[in-house]
Parts: sequence; structure tokens; C-alpha cells
Amino acid sequence: SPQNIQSKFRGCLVGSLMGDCLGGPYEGDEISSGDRIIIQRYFDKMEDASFKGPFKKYTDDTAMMKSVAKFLIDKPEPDFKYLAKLFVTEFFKEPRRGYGSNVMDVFEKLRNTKYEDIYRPSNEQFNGLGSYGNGGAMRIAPIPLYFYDKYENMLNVARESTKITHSNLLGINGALLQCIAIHQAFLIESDKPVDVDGFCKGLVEKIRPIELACYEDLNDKSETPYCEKIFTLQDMLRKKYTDDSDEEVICNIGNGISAYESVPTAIYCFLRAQNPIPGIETNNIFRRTIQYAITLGGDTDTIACMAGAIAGAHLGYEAIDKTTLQHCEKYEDIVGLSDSLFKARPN
Ligand code: 8NA
Ligand code: MG
Ligand code: MG
Ligand code: MG
Repeated sequence: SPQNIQSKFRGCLVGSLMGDCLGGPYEGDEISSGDRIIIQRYFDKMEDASFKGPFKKYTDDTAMMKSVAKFLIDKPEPDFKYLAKLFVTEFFKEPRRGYGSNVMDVFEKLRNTKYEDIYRPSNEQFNGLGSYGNGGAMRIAPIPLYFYDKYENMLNVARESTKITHSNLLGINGALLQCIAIHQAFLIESDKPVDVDGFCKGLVEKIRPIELACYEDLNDKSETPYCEKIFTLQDMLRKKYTDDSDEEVICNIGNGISAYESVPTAIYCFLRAQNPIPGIETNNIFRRTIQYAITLGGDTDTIACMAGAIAGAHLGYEAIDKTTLQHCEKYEDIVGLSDSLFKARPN
């Protein structure tokens, strides 16, 4: 396992917070070439110690990620009913954090049924199809950290925790893919460069059996949508596509609120940012990752949050600019939460 584990815990959760806070103001936007310059200046300003401005607020992504961390810290054995209660309590305490428009129904039903069956409300979403939103993936980060040396437990806890709000296979497997991506990045030493092709290969090897097992139950063995999407982003990174403009990335990989159109995009941002990107002027790979994610527009807070978690898990806390971090709401709490999660691990 890596040398600087505690720094990687911090890097990952703080990375997630920063993507959420810095991406929040652009959520839902379409980004023009003029906007790209404004985003470059916005990040430059954040790194300038003389700049004083109101902090950037975190959204539902961080609110729910904090509950997942608390669930792991407070209970020695995973207690999913406890997690459901944490989500609901957090939501009713601060409902205006920009939650997805349908997930609120799940919280209301959980509360009204006194958590009798914690999976029923999510199963009832969208006429029984379940949500395929990225809400499971956006909050997953504490799980691959806590279970970094227990792969099967990691997958089980990731799946069961996602199902409280998301029962559609695309929502669940998207959360698992994000979990696996963070886990893989965590296991790469911070001072070693990322082998981009090898990283994609690893993801395919792990997500393929998961997808095949799911769709086998549905008698459709040919379905491996996330595998196919990884092949697409791998081809784009290998420059098999002559055009890797933002428009082309959005068209081929996506920038939406569904897990399918955002988790592979976050992974792409992390991998693409291993090398310079035109229009993103910085030598800091962490900054490049989240700035590029925001520049793609659409679900900016969530894609930057997921990309930031992956990059932070690789690079660790030292690689993150602290002046920028100080512009993010409650950043000290997330540093503290990372340390508590690290200490809560059984050894
Ligand atoms: P969710 O379960 O409400 O899903 C989000 C949205 O995805 C839903 O409201 C639907 O529009 C759509 N959706 C999901 N499943 C289906 C389905 N089976 N059929 C049709 N439509 C479906 O909540 P969530 O927690 O997954 O959402 C997370 C996202 O919402 C994050 O981006 C978060 O930041 C938040 N959010 C996003 C925006 C934005 O404009 N991008 C704005 C506010 C909030
Ligand atoms: Mg806006
Ligand atoms: Mg959000
Ligand atoms: Mg979002």
C-alpha cells in the first residue's frame, strides 16, 4: 500500500469538496470560449493570497459525502439504516443545498415510513425504474478510502449505500465505477505518473464482470455500457479521435446529471489532465483536473467533485493549493473528517 495514506485520505475528500464548491457557480451552464477565459482567471484569483471574497458554498454532493464518512466512522459494522437516517437528517436540516429534484421524495418517504424498509422508496422512483442520477457516485469517496485493502467489502458497501437512493443499474454501477476509479488512483504512489492506458485497462477489468453479472440476471449478457464508455474515452485519450475539443468530449462522453453521462467524464478529466490541456494554464495537475472539468459545463459541481476526488486520492493533500482550498466552505471540517476516517480504520 502507498506511503502517505493519511495525506491521500485528505487529498481525496478535500479534492471532492473543492470540485463541488468551485464548480457550484457554473452548474447547468453551457461554457463559451469567453467563459473558459473567465474560469482561468477565477482559478488564478483563487490562488492569489491577496484576494478576499466570500467563500464558495458546498452543495448536496458534499452534504451527502459527509454522511457517508460519518456512517463509516461511527459504526464498526456498516449500518445502512443509520446511513439512511443521516442522509434524511442532513437533508431536512439544510434542504437548500441543490439536491436533485426527485431524490427529495426518497427522503420524505424514508422519514414518513420510519425507515421500515430503507430500499423501498428508492425502488419506487421513476415508476419503478429507479434513479440513474449521479447522486450515488458523487458521495462515494469515503468508501474506497476506508476499504482500500478490502476490495470485496468496498464494492458491497458501495452498492448497498447507493441503493438507498438509486436503484437503477446505471446509477448503481456508475457509483461502483467512481469507487473503483478512486481506489485505483489511491493505490498509485503520489510521485509516480499515472499510466493512462493501464488505468483504463484496470477499470474495464473490474467493471466488466460487475456489469455482466447484473445484466445476466436480466437475460441480456451483451450489456456492458460502462465498459463501452471507457473504451470511448480511452480512444479519445489515445488521440484516435482527431478532435478532442470540449464540444467533442461533451458529445462522446457527456456532461449531464445521469451517472452514465458524468462518471466516465470525471475519469476522463483526471486522465486528460495528466498532460497539458490547451487553455488551462497551470502546472498543478490537481487544479488542471477540476478546472478542466468545470470548463466542460453541464453538471460542473458534480463532475469536478468526482474528478477532484480521484486526483486527490492519487496526489495527496500536499499537491493541493491551500489558498484555493481556503475559499471553500467548511474546508477545515473536511480535513478533520478525513483524519477521523483514517483513524477509524481497523488495524
Ligand atoms: P435524482 O435521483 O433526483 O436524479 C437527478 C435527475 O436525473 C432527476 O431529477 C431526473 O431528472 C434524472 N433521472 C434520474 N433517473 C431517471 C429516470 N429513471 N428516468 C428519468 N429521469 C431520471 O438525484 P441525484 O442525487 O442522482 O442527482 C444528483 C445531481 O443533482 C447532482 O448534479 C447534484 O448536484 C444535483 N443537481 C444538479 C443540477 C444540474 O443542473 N446539473 C442542479 C441542481 C442539483
Ligand atoms: Mg449558473
Ligand atoms: Mg451539487
Ligand atoms: Mg451537480
